[in-house]
Amino acid sequence: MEERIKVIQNNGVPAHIAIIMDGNGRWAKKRALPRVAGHHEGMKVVRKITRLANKLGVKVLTLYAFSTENWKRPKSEVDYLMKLPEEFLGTFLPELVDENVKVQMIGDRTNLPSHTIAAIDKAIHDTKNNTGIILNFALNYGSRAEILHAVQHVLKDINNGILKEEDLSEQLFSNYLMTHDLPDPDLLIRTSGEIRLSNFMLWQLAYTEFWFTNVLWPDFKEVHLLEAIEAFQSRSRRFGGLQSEE
Ligand code: V0D
Repeated sequence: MEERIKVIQNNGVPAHIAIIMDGNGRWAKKRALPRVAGHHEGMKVVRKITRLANKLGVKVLTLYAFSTENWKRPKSEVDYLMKLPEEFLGTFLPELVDENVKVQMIGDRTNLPSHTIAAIDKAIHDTKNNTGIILNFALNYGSRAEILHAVQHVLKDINNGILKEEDLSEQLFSNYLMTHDLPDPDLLIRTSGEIRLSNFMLWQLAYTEFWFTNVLWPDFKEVHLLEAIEAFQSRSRRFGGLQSEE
């Protein structure tokens, strides 16, 4: 694997990778376990993939942990999910601090339990001066709501004279999104065989390469991330005008 990593590092690593971590429930069902067992197993994968992405030199890893649609699940499952940030950070925060990982979050904080927010805010605080990979959790995130909120904020700034209508551009509009401080993703990975975006980063994914796999998130291993990046690299080589190389 070390040689494979070196080759990947010499071929241009995607600066920002976004992942829709799907298939936790299906993983559990296959084993006759409760759905939450799948979520717990998926949490351990987050740690492994973060470490590898950091090692590879990825600058930003955005993980779709909870969508605005996920509130429709049984309350017991939602309650369990909302405890995962605390459990994850209780175990791994020291390691994240050590490995120079910077924790960030996008999504609507208002409806999240205070215990969840407290744990995440502590992690954001404790890692705010870190300069390594940004581990960006999308939590209670929905892309249409994000865009609508941005539009409302733009209109407010126009009405207040902070912004002139004719100055609004794609670049300027991006500053109103929750990802204002991040580059757009270069690579999107979705696990578990679903081939859709499910309201994830619709604006930001305009030019992103997509990579879909049938592997369920709890089964997603280091080699799968390497595989996805290698596919990205061979596509961008062709896109870069070296079509004849195939
Ligand atoms: C369940 C698979 C880590 C997807 C991964 C609240 C579904 C495990 C976090 C986490 C979840 C979030 C913020 C943070 C630190 C860790 C997490 C949720 C679900 C939703 F600062 N895993 N994880 N959050 N799952």
